[in-house]
Amino acid sequence: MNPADTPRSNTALVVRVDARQCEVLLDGDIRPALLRGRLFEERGSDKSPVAVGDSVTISYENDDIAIDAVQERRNVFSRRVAGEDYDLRQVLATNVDQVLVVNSVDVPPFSSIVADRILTTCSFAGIPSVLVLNKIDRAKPRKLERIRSSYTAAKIEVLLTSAVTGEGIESLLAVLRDQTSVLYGLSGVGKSTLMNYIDPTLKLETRETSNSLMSGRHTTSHSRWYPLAVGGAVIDTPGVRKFRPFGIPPHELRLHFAEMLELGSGCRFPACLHRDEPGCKVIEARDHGDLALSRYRSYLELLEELESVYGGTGRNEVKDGPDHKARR
Ligand SMILES: Nc1nc2c(ncn2[C@@H]2O[C@H](COP(=O)(O)OP(=O)(O)O)[C@@H](O)[C@H]2O)c(=O)[nH]1
Ligand SMILES: [Mg+2]
Ligand SMILES: [Zn+2]
Repeated sequence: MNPADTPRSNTALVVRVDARQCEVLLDGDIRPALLRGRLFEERGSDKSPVAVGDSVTISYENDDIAIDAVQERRNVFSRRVAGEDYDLRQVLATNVDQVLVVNSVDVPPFSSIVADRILTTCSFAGIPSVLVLNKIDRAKPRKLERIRSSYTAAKIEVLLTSAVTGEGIESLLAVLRDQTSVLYGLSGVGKSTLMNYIDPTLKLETRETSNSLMSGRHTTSHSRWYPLAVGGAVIDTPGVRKFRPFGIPPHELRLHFAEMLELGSGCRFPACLHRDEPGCKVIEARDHGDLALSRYRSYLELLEELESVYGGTGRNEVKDGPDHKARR
């Protein structure tokens, strides 16, 4: 049959990305697709020219599919990767409705700095986020409550879940239904296990599976898009050890800690960075126990990191990539 006889779409959805090849959802099928060399020339400071979630324009070469262009992105969830000459942006997912920041409250222990780095990035990118505290079957109630209340004070929705007892899974399902969601967090927190619990047909690899196999298979090593039986889709991501926000101007960081934004409206200086300025209401609240210390510490650590990367001379100038319109 002449392939030209069958009507074929010229747009597709990127569902997985490798070094030079990726997979796209095209007319209901998952197909391999090649990236045109030109895309690499136009990628700016981006590690890869395409990302999971991208809507792409494609063309056909016999039966091969080639990606010609990335369509404008609605939003971009990304992180900074330290490069030799200048830092790169790694786009983890695009065009998403929300990011679920998944944490364990047992093993690995909850890390507020990791969660805060990701939550701040979502706020900067204009992507709604939800904090998931998983493995509550193993948590100490008082510690769990302390974590939870520090985030409700930060106006962040918190879900408590267990992929072992099933607690909180109904609420998780309600949040995921009909949305495109990214699951993000350290490796080992239970992202893939939660997804398998919700939709057993997904059969995502979890840590136990790969440990028991000596075949050299790894748990999630690439972001991958999966449709959900209840409607919507999830993007399972490889876990990270360190999450570095990309492109947040240091003086804007304070806008992305909601509870500080409110407290800070009373600071003596309108541009107060809440570091050591006189008349700072944020520092005052911290000293009176009205602001979680963990959140304030995260803020300061991030502020210093962003200042060392983006402050002063702008040595890590952001270069335009394909989505300069949706750069935040
Ligand atoms: N006790 C307990 N263990 C869990 C829970 N969720 C996941 N795990 C375990 O945590 C480990 C890592 O899970 P995995 O889904 O691979 O984590 P991922 O790296 O975030 O995808 C596995 O051994 C799971 O069985 C939970 O709610 N409670
Ligand atoms: Mg996983
Ligand atoms: Zn202040």
